[in-house]
Amino acid sequence: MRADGTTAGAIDTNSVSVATVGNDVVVGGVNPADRNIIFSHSSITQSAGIAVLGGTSLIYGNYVGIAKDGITDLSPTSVDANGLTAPFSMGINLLNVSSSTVGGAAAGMRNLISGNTANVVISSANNVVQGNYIGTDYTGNVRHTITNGMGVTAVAGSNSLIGGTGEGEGNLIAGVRGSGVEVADMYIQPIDHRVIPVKIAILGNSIHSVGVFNLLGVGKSNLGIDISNFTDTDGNFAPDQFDGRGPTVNDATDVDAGPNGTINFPVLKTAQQIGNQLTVTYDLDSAGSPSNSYRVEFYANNNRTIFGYGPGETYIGSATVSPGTDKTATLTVNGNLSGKALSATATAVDNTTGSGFGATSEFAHNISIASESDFDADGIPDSEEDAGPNSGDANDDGILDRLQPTVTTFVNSANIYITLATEGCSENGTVSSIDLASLDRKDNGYHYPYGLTDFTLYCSRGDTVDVEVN
Ligand SMILES: [Ca+2]
Ligand SMILES: [Ca+2]
Ligand SMILES: [Ca+2]
Ligand SMILES: [Ca+2]
Repeated sequence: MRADGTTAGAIDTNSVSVATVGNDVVVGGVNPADRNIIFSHSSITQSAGIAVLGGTSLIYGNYVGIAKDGITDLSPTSVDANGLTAPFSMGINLLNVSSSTVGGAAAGMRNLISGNTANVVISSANNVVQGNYIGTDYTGNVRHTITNGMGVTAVAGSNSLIGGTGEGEGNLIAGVRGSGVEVADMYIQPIDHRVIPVKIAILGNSIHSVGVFNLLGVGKSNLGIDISNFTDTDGNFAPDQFDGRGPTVNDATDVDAGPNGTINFPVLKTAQQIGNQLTVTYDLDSAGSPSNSYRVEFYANNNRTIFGYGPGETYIGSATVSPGTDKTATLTVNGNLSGKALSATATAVDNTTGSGFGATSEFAHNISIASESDFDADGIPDSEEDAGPNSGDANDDGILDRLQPTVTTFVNSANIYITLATEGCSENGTVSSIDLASLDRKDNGYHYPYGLTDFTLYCSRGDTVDVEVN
C-alpha cells in the first residue's frame, strides 16, 4: 500500500500486510488518525490484509481492502472461472491459536472491510466480530464498483461471536457475491483431515444484498447465513470445491452434526401485525443447548433471497424459548411491516462460551407479515375473501380462502369474483385486477370477459408452480 492510502502497491502474491502474534496487539484505533488503510493480494488463505497468527489482537477503525475515500475498491477487477476475484484477496484472517476482537459497538471501533474475495475469515476460537461494515462503502451503501466474494466465513474453531445482542454490536454485511456469513467445514483431501467450526453465534446483524452479482461457485449460496462444506483438493488450505450451498433442510429432533451442529432453524407459520404488535407463531425443533434454551431472532426483509430464506435485513426482536410446536412470540415493532418477508434464526444459549451463546442456524423460510385486515397476506382483505363464492371457500377445499395464502379470492374490475389458486410456491403476493381501459396498448382482436389478473407469487429457485384461475 502506498502511503497516500489510495492505491495499491505492486501486487505481491502470498503477502500479509499486517501480521500480529502477541497479546493485546492493537491494529488501528478509535480515532480517524489511527486508521490504517490495509490491502493485500494473495493466492493462498494464510495471506491477508491483516493476519492474526496468534495471541489476541484488537482491530479497530481500519479500512481493509478499500481506499481512504471509503469508496474505491483496491482489489483487482477481474473475476476468475469460480467467480473469485483474481488474484485472491483476503481482508482479515484470524487463524492458529488466536482470539481477536474485530470492531465493536462504540463509536470509531467499526472497521470497513470491503472489496475482498473473502472479507473476514475465522479459523480460530473465541473471536468477536462486531459493529463492522462488511462489503459496503463507508456509509453502508452497496456499490457495484466494490467487488466482494464472501462476507464472514468461519471454517474452523469454536465459540466465536459475529454480531451480538447489544446496541451497535451487529455487523452490516451487504453487497457480497456469496453468503453473508458462511459456516463451513473444510475437508483437506490430501491429508484426509476435516476441520469443523462449531458454536459460531451469529446475532443481531443486518444482512442484505447477498448473491447480488451473478457468479458461478461462490454465488450459488445467496443466503444470509449458509451452513456448507468446503473441500481443499490440493492441500493448500484454500477451498476448491463448495458443497451444501443453499438452504440445508431441518432434520427431525436435530440429531445431525456438522458445521454449527447443522442446528435446525425455526419454522415460521403465521405473522400478523396489529398496531405496533407483531404476533408470530412458529415451531422450533433445535438441539445443542446445554440448558435446552434458544434465542430465536426475528428479521424483516424488503427483498427475499432466491431460495426464499432471509437474508436477514432488519432485526426486529427475539424470544428465548425451549423447543416445541405452535410457539407464539409477541414483538413490539416500529412502523408498518405488513407485506415484508419475515425470517428468523435459532441460536443455542450456551453458558460454556464467552458470549453465552453457541451455534446459530441458517435463516428460516420466509413468510409474509400480514396486516390486521388481511390475515393471509395475499393482498386481499379478509372481508372480500369471506364474501366470495361458496361462503368464502371459493375453491371448495374446506378451508376459508382468507386463511390460505395460496388461494386468493377477489372482485375484479368487471365486478366478477375471481379465484387464483396456486400450488408450488409458498405464497401469493399481490393479486389485483387490471382495468382494460388503463392499458395504453390493447389487442382489439380479443375479448376479456373475466378481465385481466395481475399477480405476484413468492417462489424459490427450482420451484414449479401450477396456477388455476376460476
Ligand atoms: Ca439439523
Ligand atoms: Ca387475504
Ligand atoms: Ca379454500
Ligand atoms: Ca387467501
